[in-house]
Amino acid sequence: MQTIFSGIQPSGSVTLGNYIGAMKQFIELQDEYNCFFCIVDQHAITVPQEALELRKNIRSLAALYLAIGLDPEKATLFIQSEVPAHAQAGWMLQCVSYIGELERMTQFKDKSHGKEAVVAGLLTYPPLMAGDILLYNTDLVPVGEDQKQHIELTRDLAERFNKKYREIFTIPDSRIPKDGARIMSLQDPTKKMSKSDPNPKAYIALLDEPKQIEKKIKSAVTDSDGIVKFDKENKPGISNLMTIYSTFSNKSIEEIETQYEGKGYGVFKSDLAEVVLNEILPIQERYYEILNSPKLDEILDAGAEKANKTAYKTVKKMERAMGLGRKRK
Ligand code: ATP
Ligand code: LTN
Repeated sequence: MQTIFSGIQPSGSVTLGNYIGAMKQFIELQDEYNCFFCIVDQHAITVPQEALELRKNIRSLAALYLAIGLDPEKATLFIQSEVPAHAQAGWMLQCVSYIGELERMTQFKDKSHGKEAVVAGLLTYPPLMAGDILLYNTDLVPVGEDQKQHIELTRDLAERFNKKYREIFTIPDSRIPKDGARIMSLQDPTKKMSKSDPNPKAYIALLDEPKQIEKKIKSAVTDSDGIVKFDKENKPGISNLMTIYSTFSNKSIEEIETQYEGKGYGVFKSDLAEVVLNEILPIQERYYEILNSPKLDEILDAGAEKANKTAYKTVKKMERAMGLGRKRK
């Protein structure tokens, strides 16, 4: 069985972008792969976080993973900071990373742009992510389009380490969905939908109230010609909404175009809200049941234990290859 690893940052409320681009795939994959899904809290602190808020977001993200259908019998769910091997591997991989290649990462450029003081962790984020992936001999990493560059760097670091020290790492591939790999902001359809967008109208969170969701969809920026037609270049707003509609309804873009011929954006948007709510409401119901149950802690404890076992072995191999510590029998 091949291994899958992926992570989500507990940096805010999970959006439709995270769900469509990444999490929805996780559920489909858990039957066929040995899966590790991680709440990457150490990545989240590369931007300012309020401690109590972060704690809340970690638990909330864990409950949400389960609410969308992650089965802890099939997949391993755990919190990154509860498996020390991640920070250890991250450090070793930093020592084979070049500052130049880290500075070229688009996510670093975006998140550091215009900031006066940029923390070092924002720059050294990709080797930590590479560690996450490489610790589990991962074959495939399901992610949205924006993470492709980080996976490519992960491959480079793994190859470099293998060549310089010893053949330890499996070289992973990214797995990016055909549709919905880049869901755009509802307020500026040229920007990706992001859970840390300061304007909450720009994203739909899986845990938004139904009324809020309807409102956000109604006020999503489109164009003035009123024709429901997919054209990413010239009609990015409506095209983005059509992608969301298509992934939630399993209808093709062509079917949607035919269905809304001559109908205008008003009707389309209220149907879109209905389609989205149909899938999200049951998730919300399950989420609130799970959030405060002791079962959640049991699942996370078991996940950390299982992840630790594999990750510890890889870290020891890395240390041995690099010559760290003492020789043990
Ligand atoms: P932040 O805004 O805090 O950087 P984010 O919303 O970009 O967060 P992450 O936790 O960094 O979310 O990403 C989790 C997963 O969701 C990744 O696989 C990422 O590629 C995917 N993803 C994030 N935003 C989108 C989007 N707009 N469309 C499709 N996939 C996305
Ligand atoms: N970098 C990712 C989150 C992330 C991740 C990972 C994704 C951290 N470690 C390992 C896949 C595999 C992000 O910013 N979306």
